[in-house]
Amino acid sequence: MDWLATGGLELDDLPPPSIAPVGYVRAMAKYPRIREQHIAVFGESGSGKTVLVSSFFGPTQEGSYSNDLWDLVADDTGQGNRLYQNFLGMRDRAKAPAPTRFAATTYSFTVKLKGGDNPEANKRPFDALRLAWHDYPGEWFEESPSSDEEANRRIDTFRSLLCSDVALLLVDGQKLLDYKGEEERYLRSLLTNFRQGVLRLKDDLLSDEDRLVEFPRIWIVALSKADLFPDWDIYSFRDLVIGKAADHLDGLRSTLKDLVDTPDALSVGEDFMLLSSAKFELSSTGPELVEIDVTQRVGLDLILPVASMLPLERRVQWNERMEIPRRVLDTLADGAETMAAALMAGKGLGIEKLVAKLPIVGPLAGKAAVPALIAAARMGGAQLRDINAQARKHHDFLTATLTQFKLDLEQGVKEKLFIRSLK
Ligand SMILES: Nc1nc2c(ncn2[C@@H]2O[C@H](COP(=O)(O)OP(=O)(O)OP(=O)(O)O)[C@@H](O)[C@H]2O)c(=O)[nH]1
Ligand SMILES: [Mg+2]
Repeated sequence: MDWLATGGLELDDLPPPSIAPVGYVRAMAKYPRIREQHIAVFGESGSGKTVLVSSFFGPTQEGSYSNDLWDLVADDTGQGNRLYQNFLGMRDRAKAPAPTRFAATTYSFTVKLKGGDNPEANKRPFDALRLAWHDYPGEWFEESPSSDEEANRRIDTFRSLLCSDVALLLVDGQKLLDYKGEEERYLRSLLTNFRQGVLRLKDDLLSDEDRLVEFPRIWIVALSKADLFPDWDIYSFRDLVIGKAADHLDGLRSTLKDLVDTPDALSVGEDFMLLSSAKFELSSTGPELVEIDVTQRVGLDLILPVASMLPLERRVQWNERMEIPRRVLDTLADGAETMAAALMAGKGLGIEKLVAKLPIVGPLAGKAAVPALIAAARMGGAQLRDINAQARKHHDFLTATLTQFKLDLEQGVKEKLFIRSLK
């Protein structure tokens, strides 16, 4: 929850003094100060959800892993160990994790920024970025609940992921291969199932609201097991989905729009990404696995940037195009101002200097827009690299990490692994 949206301020979410509202007194901050991001992952059984999260976390625990900016930890040790065990099974024994069919799991990770001991770190608005990763089993959209209790569990689970800004809709690469030449059959049924699943939940979700204010606003269509398509880039995938299932994607979009407040602030099927958790090599004589090369991963390094930076950018994009009510802004990329301030803290490049360079037009000039946010979202290319280099030099790990995430997104676009909506 955002500090602006909640009546009671949460210490974890305190904004830095520079962006605090007038009359706001900064309380003693609790350490470490944490910003929280959520991501929702929707995928049918076998689409690769468990392997994805294992492969996201596993490599960061290897002895050989090094990251100069942050460490990734699992907040629940047992959960982290299970994920790492899955990863080791793949790495050392070519063994994929057992199916976890029907399980809705939330994984909690923390990106702990380095340099917490530096006196400088006291000035940073937060020390850690928590990622709550919600898996929502696709079968829940395919099959009707077997009891009232089961129906309630599905609704509660869905509610718990509503605070995510970003949702990933997994398209199973193996299924695309199985339906080669008639991929529309798979794609249309996948999208229809999701849509009907949401419709089934609709009344309960809206029980005491007209429309949902807090809702994932960016729905990325992601190809899992992209290693099965070595010749594809993200455009190949996007063209297939649009070419074969544009109407069904529209159907899903209109269903989601009907649920939310300010339905124009919603991107469904405008962003696409390729994901491969490892390269799975099958035996030439049969279907058994001979090797899982966990070093060959695609798109996993984009997950943190997508979860943390994309909502901030999108919020600014939308705000340029339309008037977004404050109640929506407060839940969309909540804490964006804090992130922006952190991004802009790059030494030698004051916010004022950057903002002065930017043309501020239309509704952006409105009071809801924070100049630092606009400047941060617009930063790119050479300027971004510059701030990143400066921040690294000055051991400003927070600014370095956030600018690195933005650079990673740019790189993903350049390498044709990721298409981001320009709307
Ligand atoms: N080629 C390839 N195969 C993958 C990849 N990820 C997963 N797989 C295969 O897909 C199978 C299912 O993956 P899981 O991660 O268990 O799927 P899930 O979505 O968790 O499925 P449930 O637990 O049943 O909901 C694995 O056993 C692998 O054989 C990938 O990146 N590339
Ligand atoms: Mg699973």
